[in-house]
Amino acid sequence: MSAEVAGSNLALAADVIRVDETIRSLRRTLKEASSVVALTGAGISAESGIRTFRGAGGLWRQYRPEKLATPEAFERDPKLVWEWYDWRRAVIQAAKPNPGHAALAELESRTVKQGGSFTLITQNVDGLHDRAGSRGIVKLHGDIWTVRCVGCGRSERNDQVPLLPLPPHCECGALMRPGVVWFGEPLPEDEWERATKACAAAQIVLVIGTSATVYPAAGLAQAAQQAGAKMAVVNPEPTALDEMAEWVLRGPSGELLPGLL
Ligand code: BJW
Ligand code: ZN
Repeated sequence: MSAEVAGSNLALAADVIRVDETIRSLRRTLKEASSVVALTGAGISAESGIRTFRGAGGLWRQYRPEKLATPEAFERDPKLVWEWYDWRRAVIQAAKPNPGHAALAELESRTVKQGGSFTLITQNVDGLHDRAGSRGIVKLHGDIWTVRCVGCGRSERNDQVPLLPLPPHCECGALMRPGVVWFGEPLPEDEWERATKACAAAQIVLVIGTSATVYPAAGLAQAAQQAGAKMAVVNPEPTALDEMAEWVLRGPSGELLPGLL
């Protein structure tokens, strides 16, 4: 073996030990915490085969958000917007929760059994956290499986794939829209309130699979930290929050989260 290869193997071994130590320390802290918040984004569903928005392979690399994810886009061309959501609903319906989703459900049930509180705040609309068994999820950006009337405001669950006819209409005659939050729209008030309360009381906040670039959601992790929570980031890529975090786990959440239990 050449000296260079031996050296790089040693560096690798040192990295492995460092990662191990980070996981062990976070695992210990989680075990003792009585108030835990997890903030998730599209990255947690990446290993289920659902595309993220930004970065390599992201939806916003291929589609323009202002043409598909704004109220103005829907007003201009509801059929086009619905076709895009219909396609995503088909992909999501065929997908399954991955070990990352399962680990968060397990962490919740363990924390609650010990008398603690656990709040899962997600920016995702895919419903995979529900399917993995998480409870009381705060859905900041809505749910792709609900549809809402733009006329009377009636909202209902709808699992039909494909959705026919497109665009769907309410009994009142007005158009139905996807029950998600588009750019320029306010977040649901009750969800926002639950999220800010949980963050204010958190001892630890796990930030998983989000670029933390979309506000106000991204501000929640900082708010939790300012209120005294310790922060952990789980992401294969660097994020804007890394330098504020006590623990940075650089890797896919489906591989790393089960190791935190
Ligand atoms: C892995 C992994 C693996 C990969 N394991 N990790 C300037 C102009 C215009 C607007 C604004 C502006 N400045 C601020 C704004 C406001 C705007 C905003 O923040 N824009 C920024 C982009 C600049 N925000 C809003 O408009 C929000 N509303 C608002 O502010 O209202 C104010 C208001 C008040 C009162 C009245 C009226 C208005 C609403 C934001 C709505 C966001 N909507 C979307 C679409 C939802 C529906 C749908 O799905 O179609 O939400 S956009 C999209 O981004 C989606 C996501 O939830 C959100 C966040 O993305 P996320 O989850 O972080 O994903 P990515 O792709 O960014 O990151 C994935 C990460 O995973 C990466 O880091 C990877 O490395 C990682 N990863 N594989 C773990 N295996
Ligand atoms: Zn209606």
